[in-house]
Amino acid sequence: MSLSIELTAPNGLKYTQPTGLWINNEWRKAKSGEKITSINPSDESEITIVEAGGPEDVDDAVAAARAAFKDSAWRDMSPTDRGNLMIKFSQLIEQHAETLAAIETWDNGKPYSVALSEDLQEVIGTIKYYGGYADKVHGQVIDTGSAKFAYTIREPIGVCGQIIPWNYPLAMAAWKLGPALACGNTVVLKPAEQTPLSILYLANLIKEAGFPPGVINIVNGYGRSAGAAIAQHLGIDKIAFTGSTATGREIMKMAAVNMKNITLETGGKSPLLVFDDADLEQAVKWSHIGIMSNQGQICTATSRILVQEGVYDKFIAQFKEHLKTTSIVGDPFKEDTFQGPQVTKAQYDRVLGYIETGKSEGATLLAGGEPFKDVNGKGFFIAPTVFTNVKDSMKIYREEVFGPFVVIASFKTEDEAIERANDTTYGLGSALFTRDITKAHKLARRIEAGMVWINSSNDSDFRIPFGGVKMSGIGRELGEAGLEAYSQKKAVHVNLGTWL
Ligand code: TXE
Repeated sequence: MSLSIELTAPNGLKYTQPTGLWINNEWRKAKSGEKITSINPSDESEITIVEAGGPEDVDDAVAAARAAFKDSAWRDMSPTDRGNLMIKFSQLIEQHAETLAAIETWDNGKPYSVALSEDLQEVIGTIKYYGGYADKVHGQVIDTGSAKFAYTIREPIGVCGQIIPWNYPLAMAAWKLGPALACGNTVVLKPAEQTPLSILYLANLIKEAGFPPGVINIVNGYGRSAGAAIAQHLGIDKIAFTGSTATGREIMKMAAVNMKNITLETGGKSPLLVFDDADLEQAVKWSHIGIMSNQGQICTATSRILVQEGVYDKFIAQFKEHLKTTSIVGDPFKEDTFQGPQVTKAQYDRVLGYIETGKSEGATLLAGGEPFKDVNGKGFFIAPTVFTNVKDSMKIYREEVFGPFVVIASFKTEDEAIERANDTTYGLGSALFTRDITKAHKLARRIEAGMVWINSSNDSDFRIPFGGVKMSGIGRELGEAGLEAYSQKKAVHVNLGTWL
């Protein structure tokens, strides 16, 4: 069996899709013989079948990554050369951006225009940004007086396991590969089983860029088998995960087996506060982007909108109108589509389940509340859904839905807004809209979240740290903080005196 297939994407693009596991710079079959079928969420058709790696394949990938970590080809490569490899990698991604975006859209369902202009730009930018950092990961000299010379060396952690979700497959891979490679680690990366195709295509560019064998290994597979094997592997020194809070907790337990260094980015129910003095038009636009983009499948989605009572009615009316004109649902390859299908039947059913819960909990349905059926009647599309008159005790107010689904409630005072914004087990994103800069900065300090957006929402930027507090995660990705998670400090004490 060949480990690639010639495919034609729905936009007519013809390309060669790799279907194997990428280990030691070559394509391999899964030892178990297990497979994964990739489904197009827009029409439920089969795209192709790919290899599904298991524990034995993870063993091989870890062995390759360990050998590469020890090999002087990587270990002794100058940091500047390492950075240049990464920049070459980013340039290759740029050259293949249209193919990668088309694969992402086909497999994930996100609008092609967004995949190309946002996701791919983020991927290229992140790899390039961290490529630039490769020779700027410095140790420090610590002055302890004339009897001693003390300094630190920033060293890579070793073999890093990286478990990727399906909502931004390429971007999440880039967020994790960038800092890991910049610091000189080697990697075993597992794409989400729902969306492996774009990352498999990316694998070909790894060799072309010139990375030595074993530096980056990609083992597509199911969470319960390949994912769990990575989390508990004794040969892996660090694990980075993005996904659900429940799986994050499981991974933490498994990673304890050899006390892996760990970063987790998990769920959220991020609040967005609109105060009476806000620019309402801006608040409406950003509130919409903050929850409805990427089909609502964003960990930082501002999925709880709290509006001060003075502008509540006006906000609701404008939000409904904006939704009607902007949230165009349909074929993700069409130019004007804002919202494609949910990624899988499971996610589609999950969102529909929460719609039923909202109805039975007695919230008021302002918009949507049902599947969206386009002309062919197929696909996992959901009409953008808004519930108002939502109580803080309701499940739809408290739980992450992960779809085009938002709840809107009102508040009276600043203190009440903050108390209710913080009344959640999560703490990932948060947004607030006000024209009063003093209020904005004071409240930014009081919100329990890893990120606060003032007068915007979901403004992610590879130069700025990203991550959560409480049950939204541990550690930070992106920016300089991302390098902390992939390097460790060794302290060297040099005796210059005559103590003994
Ligand atoms: O996530 P999982 P699922 C949230 C969102 C969504 C829910 C369920 O609310 O509705 O999670 O999605 C791998 N050991 N987010 O079930 O299970 C899995 O193969 C090791 C938020 O798809 O967390 C995939 O690669 N790995 C989120 C990755 O974990 C395991 C993005 C994520 O899958 C594993 C995605 C195991 N036992 C979902 N089980 C975000 N924070 O952006 C699964 N995996």
